[in-house]
Amino acid sequence: MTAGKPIKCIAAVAYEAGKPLTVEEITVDPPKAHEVRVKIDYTAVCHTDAYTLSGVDPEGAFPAILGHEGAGIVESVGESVTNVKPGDHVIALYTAECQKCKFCTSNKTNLCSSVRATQGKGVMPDGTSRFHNAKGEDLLHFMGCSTFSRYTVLADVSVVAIDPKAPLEKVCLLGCGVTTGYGAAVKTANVQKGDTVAVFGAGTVGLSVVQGAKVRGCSKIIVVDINDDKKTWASEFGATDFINPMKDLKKGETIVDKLVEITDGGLDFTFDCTGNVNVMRDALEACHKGWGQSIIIGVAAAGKEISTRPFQLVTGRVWKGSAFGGIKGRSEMNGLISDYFDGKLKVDEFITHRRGFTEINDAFEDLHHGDCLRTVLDLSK
Ligand code: NAD
Ligand code: AHE
Ligand code: ZN
Repeated sequence: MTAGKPIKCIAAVAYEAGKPLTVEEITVDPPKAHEVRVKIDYTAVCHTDAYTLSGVDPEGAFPAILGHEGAGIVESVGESVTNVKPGDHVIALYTAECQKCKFCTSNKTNLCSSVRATQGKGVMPDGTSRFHNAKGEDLLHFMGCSTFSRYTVLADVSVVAIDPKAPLEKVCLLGCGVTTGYGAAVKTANVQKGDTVAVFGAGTVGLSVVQGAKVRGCSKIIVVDINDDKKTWASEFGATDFINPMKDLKKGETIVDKLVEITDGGLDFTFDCTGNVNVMRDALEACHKGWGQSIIIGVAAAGKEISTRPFQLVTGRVWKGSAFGGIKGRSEMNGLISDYFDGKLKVDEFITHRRGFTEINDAFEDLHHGDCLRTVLDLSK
């Protein structure tokens, strides 16, 4: 019986930006009121974990326990928790859903304000941490999830109980990449049958945009990536065309020229899934005059800014952003799980690598290789 007591367990601690994680034993405090302690079974590594570890995230602070694409089983709950109970299978939500704040009740956004301020500072809503290292030093939380630990503590609004039949070693990916891309296509952009779409960046996020566009019956789904290794995947997930701007352009031709030419004036929707602000500009400018919309999903480093001529917007192109695909985690996650069970949403296909948890630094290396979409780490053994 561990409820109410501190638990010692293995975790990967980010002590310093740009340095490998340290796998060590930490202590995880019991959950306080409106908090949940979860035994994480599986976590994947998202590009955003690498972004924060690299030191370019304005909210990145150390030492911290990173990780936000994870799934596990509730070990214990604090006072007043009603949405989950011990034994529930859950997915961690970096975009909370309190169902009470101005944002949640607006019906206009999935962004929830209930815990976002403290989440960004790496602490629980009461301003303190539940993680301590062997020296007794506090370790910061990350994105309200910290899934790179066998046990973690989350706010109750940051967990969703899922159908226990869903395989945690796969649906952990619904904690970020797959949901983000798919939701950006079907919810934020709400692409429709016959629309033309270009997706810049064919990682898990971009390929999930592709699968959303395919489900909706888009007529052209063009993937733009500088890595030719992504071509086969792009086609497997539903792309109709693949362009490598480093190789496939004529002398003097830009990617915008090419896209505008092959789509008779530009795309109905474009998506940035790279985090590169120059790509974001290209994505906007490749949109069709009068109605084209460009959705920014990629996360850019501190100090980076987007720019374009205002004329691009005056003439009807729209710049939008999307966090977690516009999906409300507690209300909508089980719908995605049903789609997964029904074969309408690909998840397993993104898992290219599996590793034991102690190989977590190798999983960060995997991210840089063209043959990797997601590495899933097993904490259960
Ligand atoms: P990833 O690294 O697996 O994929 C990125 C892809 O972009 C790679 O295939 C790479 O070859 C390609 N690329 C890089 N530079 C390019 C360029 N100049 N032109 C064309 N393609 C280029 O990353 P991912 O996990 O799929 O995440 C993609 C982005 O989305 C990251 O910036 C990540 O931080 C961000 N993200 C945002 C959200 C959100 O809610 N907004 C959620 C998850 C991830
Ligand atoms: N901390 C960064 C911003 C990071 C960011 O934009 N995060 C995305 C999710 S990335 C998941 O892989 C997001 O959802 N943003 C909305 C939010 O509320 O964080 C910074 O620039 O400060
Ligand atoms: Zn992520």
